[in-house]
Amino acid sequence: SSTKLLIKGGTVVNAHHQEVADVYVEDGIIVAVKPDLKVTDDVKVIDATGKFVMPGGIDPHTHLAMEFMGTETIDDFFSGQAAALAGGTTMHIDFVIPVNGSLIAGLESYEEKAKKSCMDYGFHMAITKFDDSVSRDMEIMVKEKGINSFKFFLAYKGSLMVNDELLLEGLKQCKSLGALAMVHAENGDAVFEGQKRMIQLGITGPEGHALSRPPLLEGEATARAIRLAGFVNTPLYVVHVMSIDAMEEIAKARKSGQRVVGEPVVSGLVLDDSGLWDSDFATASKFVMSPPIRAAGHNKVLQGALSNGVLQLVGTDHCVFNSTQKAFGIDDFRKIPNGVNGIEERMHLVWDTMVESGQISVNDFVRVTSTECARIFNIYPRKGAIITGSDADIIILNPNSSFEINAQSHHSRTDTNVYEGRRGKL
Ligand code: DUC
Ligand code: ZN
Ligand code: ZN
Ligand code: ZN
Repeated sequence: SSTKLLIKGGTVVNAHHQEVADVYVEDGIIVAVKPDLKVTDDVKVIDATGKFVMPGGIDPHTHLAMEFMGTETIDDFFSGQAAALAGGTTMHIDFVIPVNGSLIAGLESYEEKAKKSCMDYGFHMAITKFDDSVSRDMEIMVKEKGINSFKFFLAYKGSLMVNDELLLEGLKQCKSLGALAMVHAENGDAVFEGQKRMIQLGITGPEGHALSRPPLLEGEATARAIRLAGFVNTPLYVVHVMSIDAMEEIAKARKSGQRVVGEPVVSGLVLDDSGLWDSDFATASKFVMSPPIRAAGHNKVLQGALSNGVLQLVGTDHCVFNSTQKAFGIDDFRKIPNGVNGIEERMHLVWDTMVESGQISVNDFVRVTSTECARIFNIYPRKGAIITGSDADIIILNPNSSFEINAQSHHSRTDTNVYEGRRGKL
C-alpha cells in the first residue's frame, strides 16, 4: 500500500515563487501542488495554515564519523542525520577522506559508515595528495561513482595540505573531468609559522588558535586559489568563508566574471571570537574550528554578502567533538580537535539572523539553505524545490513559534553547543 499525504493550506515557498497551496505526496514524491486539492479518506492530512511549507534544508558541508586530529567526530551518520532532521535539514553532503591516498578505499570506508543513515546524503571527495593514481581515481569517482566535487586543503601542513603544484594538477584534472574544485583556503605554511610563534610566546590556550591564523592568511589563500582556478579556467567553490578578507576576494573575482562560489557557514555568520577568549578552557575550546571564528564585525559583513549575492549558500562544517576530546588540547591549542556543531541549528539561525532581521526574503531563505546547493551539486529539481515530481523533502515552519537552542535538548551526541541560548522556530 502506498503512503499518501496532503499538506493543506500553507504558504508554499520556492526560491523564486510563493503561493498558498496544498501539497499532495505519494510514496515520497510530490504529485501535485495546487490550491484546494480534494483527496480521498485514506490520505493523511496535515494542516499548515499560517505556516511556511518549504524544501528541506541541504547542508553542503558536514563531517560525520570523520577520523581527524587523533580522534573521531562524535556524530556518526545516524546521530548527525537525526540532528539534521530535527532541525529541518533533509540532506547533507559529507567529505570522503581518502585512505592511504586511495580515493577508492576512502569511498568504501565512507559507504560503510553511511550504512547507519536515516536520510539522503551525498559525498564530496577530499584530495590530500595528488599523483597519477589519484588522478585515475578521480576519473573513476566522476564516471562511475557519481562524485563530482573535489576538495583541496591549502591548510593542515603535514597531513591534508597540498602545495600549489599539486593544486594546479588537481584543478586541471577537475577541468578535464567537468568536476567542481573546492578549496579550504588558509595558507598552511604561514599557519604553521604562526602556531610556532604563539607557543614561543607562551600562548597555549584556545585564543592562540585565532591569533596564529588571522584573516589575512585566509584572504591570501582565497586569492591564490581563485587566481590558480582562473589560470586553469575552471570553476571554484570556496568552503567556509569566515572573513571579510576572503569574501572580498570572491566579490572581486565574481565581478570580473570568474565562476567562483562562496560558502559561508553558520558559525561565521552568527558568532564572533569572544568565546575563544573565555578563561574557562571547556568554554573556549568548543569554539575552535578552522578557519577560526573571527572578531566581531566579520559576521555582519558576511551576512551582508549573503544578502547581496556575493555568497550563495550556507553550510555548517558540522564536525563535532565532545569536551573530553576538546581537552586533548588543554596544554596546547594545536591539539584541540577542530570543529563546531551546526547541522541541527543551521536552518533556525539563518532564519533568525537573516529573515527575521529583514536581510533576506523567505524565498532567499529557501535558495541559500536548499535550492542553490541542489543546483550546484546537480540534484535540482529532484531536491531543492516543491514542485510536481520532486522528492517530498518538505519542512513546515511556524513563524510564530519559538524555542531555545541548548546542549540538553539538541540531538547531536556532543555535550556542548556553540549556539547555546539562541532561539529557533519549529
Ligand atoms: N575545519 C574544521 O574546523 N573541522 C574539520 C576540517 C576543517 O577544515
Ligand atoms: Zn504557482
Ligand atoms: Zn575545511
Ligand atoms: Zn569542513
